[in-house]
Amino acid sequence: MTTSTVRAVCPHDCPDTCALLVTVQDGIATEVRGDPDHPTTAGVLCTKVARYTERTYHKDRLLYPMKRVGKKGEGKFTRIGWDEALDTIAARLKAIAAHDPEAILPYSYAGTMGLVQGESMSSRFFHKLGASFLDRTICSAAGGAGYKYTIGARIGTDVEQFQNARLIVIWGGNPVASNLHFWMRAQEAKRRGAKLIAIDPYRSLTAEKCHQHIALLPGTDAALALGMMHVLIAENLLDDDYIARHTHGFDRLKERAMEWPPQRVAEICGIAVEEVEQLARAYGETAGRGEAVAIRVNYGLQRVRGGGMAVRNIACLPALVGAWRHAAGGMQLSASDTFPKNSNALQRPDLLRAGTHAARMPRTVNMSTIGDDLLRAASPEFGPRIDALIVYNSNPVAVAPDSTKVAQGFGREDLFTVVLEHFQTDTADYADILLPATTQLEHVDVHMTYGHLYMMANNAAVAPLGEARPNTEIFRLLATRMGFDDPCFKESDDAIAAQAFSREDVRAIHFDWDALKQKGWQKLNVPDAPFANGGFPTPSGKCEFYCERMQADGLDPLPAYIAPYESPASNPELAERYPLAMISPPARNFLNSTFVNVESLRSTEGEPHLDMHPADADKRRIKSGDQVRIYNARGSFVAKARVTDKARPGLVVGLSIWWKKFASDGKNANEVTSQRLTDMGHAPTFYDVLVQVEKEEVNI
Ligand SMILES: Nc1nc2c(c(=O)[nH]1)N[C@H]1C(S)=C(S)[C@@H](COP(=O)(O)OP(=O)(O)OC[C@H]3O[C@@H](n4cnc5c(=O)[nH]c(N)nc54)[C@H](O)[C@@H]3O)O[C@H]1N2
Ligand SMILES: Nc1nc2c(c(=O)[nH]1)N[C@H]1C(S)=C(S)[C@@H](COP(=O)(O)OP(=O)(O)OC[C@H]3O[C@@H](n4cnc5c(=O)[nH]c(N)nc54)[C@H](O)[C@@H]3O)O[C@H]1N2
Ligand code: SF4
Ligand SMILES: [Mo]
Repeated sequence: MTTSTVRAVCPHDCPDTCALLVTVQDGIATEVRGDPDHPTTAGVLCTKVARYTERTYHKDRLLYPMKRVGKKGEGKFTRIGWDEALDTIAARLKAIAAHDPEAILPYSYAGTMGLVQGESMSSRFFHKLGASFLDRTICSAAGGAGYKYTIGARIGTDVEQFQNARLIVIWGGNPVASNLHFWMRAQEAKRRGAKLIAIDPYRSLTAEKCHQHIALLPGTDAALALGMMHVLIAENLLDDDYIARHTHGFDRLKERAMEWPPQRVAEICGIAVEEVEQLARAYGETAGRGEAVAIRVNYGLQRVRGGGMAVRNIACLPALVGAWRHAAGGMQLSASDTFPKNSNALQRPDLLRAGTHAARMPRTVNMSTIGDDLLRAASPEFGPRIDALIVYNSNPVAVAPDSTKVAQGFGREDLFTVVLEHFQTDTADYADILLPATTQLEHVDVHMTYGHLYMMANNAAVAPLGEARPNTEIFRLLATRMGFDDPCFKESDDAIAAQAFSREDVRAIHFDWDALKQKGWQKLNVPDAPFANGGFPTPSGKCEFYCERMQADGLDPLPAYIAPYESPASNPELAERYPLAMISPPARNFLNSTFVNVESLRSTEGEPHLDMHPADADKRRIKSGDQVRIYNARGSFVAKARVTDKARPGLVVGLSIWWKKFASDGKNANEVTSQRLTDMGHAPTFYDVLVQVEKEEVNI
């Protein structure tokens, strides 16, 4: 028996991007562990990935190319060979491209975050083809835009510093479930005497373990941040020197903040006046004592109409109190822009200019409005109807909003759909051709992360299962059949990985692919406290309280509050019919819709649930364990009620994202979510939803 240990990386859409050690016995991966030497992983994996071999060797893995034999959505397929699969796809794409390549749309997200399998050969292929662009904004674009207006780039506090903070505000995130290795640092800070405050409408696993939980109404975070500014300014809890040297527009900010006294804020947020005041004081006074105050802002608060502005407002707070002076102070949204990713080498946008669309760039379709867009006819504003869809690294039929429309779109008989997948997901059921892709244990990749500062290398631990192929290889083979003969379509995965980071950039000056493959990980060359001495990557070089770029983009240049599209306060008529706000944040044992088909993890989650407050349940004669129907004008789904004060009054919570086919009614929470987009970043509004809930009548 031969046993070896292979260095790998968790590929999932999670900020932690853990370093893995894979035990391989006679060509089979038998165990996946966290690397004890990697500083952020620290030998710990979440329960999902600790069971990685269960997923990789799952009996339902797709192992052969298949073509559809049943109706779209029915999920009936028959095995075919790779040649037939690739020839069929190339013939259809050529025919459509001859008419208009923009009728072809790639649809992908972060099923793998690897730069090689995620965005290299596939982007080159679609660039050369001249296909439509996809606006990949389904997750983090609203907050990313708000943060960039204010701070300049998605650069913030290093996760490895948080244990030294004295106050940590966990704002719109549930790290116990979704950012475990940050949570480990926060726990350490707690042991060292730090105070932890959670801001979340739901008493999440994290909120439960913090010293304080502020349960505001969803979509009202921007107002709470304005109230904090008001108190900080009114009570002079400011760092005047930092403000004078490193910020832009303080006087105008002050004027704006004075419009937001705690009483006004408390009313909008549905919390007590003292909660606003005490939060601001805890933040300002701790900073005033020269101690580190840190904010971990996450995604929960971005998925509403004003999600971009909410993050922008919060991003003003650290500069007001000088929190950036400390390595352990400041704020973390995402670390993405710390990485000098070499997108030009990976994705080769130059192929576009050489392609059929030399005169202008192809149109862009937003991934969150795929429901409507698949149902749109050709028009001068929209361009051609979408005739072909190539889906990889994503499961849109389960994860995209307004799912009835999405399923209708995917059900179009005249749409040609190719899906590259590990499993027969809800989306795969609609494929004309279904192609088996390799998992992270079977291919090479290189990773950046959005939650720590290490470049990461993934070695292939085992040979591909069955006839599965890496995404890169599938697009390479398709490129050959399409007649694309640029040398970049011949590059190996290792050759692509070796170009991932720009060595001319001082942060990645030591990047060497061969060495990284050996070692597994390497920290970027960056200072501990990014903005201790200012140097914000904005046009003014300062933290922009007043932002001219926002004004140019038609936005309020100062922090503001934008009410949700759907809330009792902003839309009382709608709330008469659908009085409850619904959010559907991640379940701990799933990763978006990944892992829902792994039995051990699914059985831990049980079945789709809806948490609701006793007051809301009593009014509807609903008890824990009842089947309830959640509905609005867009659609409905059923779940089992859990009556609990974890959900604040007026709020229902359906942890997600279930595969529809595992639910009793074949539906999930996205039946009721809408395709409306956020104030900035063209992002979705998954948590900006009003619903009604009723007990499901059981027909005997
Ligand atoms: N286990 C697990 N981990 C994951 C994922 C997963 O599906 N499962 N998904 C990954 C992905 S893609 C992402 S984007 C991240 C998400 O990471 P997080 O943003 O940390 O997501 P959640 O863990 O759902 O935390 C969101 C919290 O925000 C709260 N919330 C909802 N609306 C509001 C609001 O208006 N204001 C405030 N203040 N809070 C609100 C929710 O109740 C929830 O507790 O996690 C990643 N990690
Ligand atoms: N209601 C509701 N909806 C949501 C959210 C929510 O909180 N509530 N969250 C939203 C967010 S934050 C996000 S990021 C999106 C996530 O949406 P998606 O990015 O679609 O994420 P997953 O559902 O995990 O689907 C990823 C798929 O990629 C496949 N995959 C993984 N690796 C590979 C590979 O190497 N090759 C190929 N070909 N396939 C691979 C997996 O098997 C999996 O089926 O969902 C969004 N939808
Ligand atoms: S999902 Fe996140 S916490 Fe779990 S192993 Fe992957 S990177 Fe680590
Ligand atoms: Mo996400």
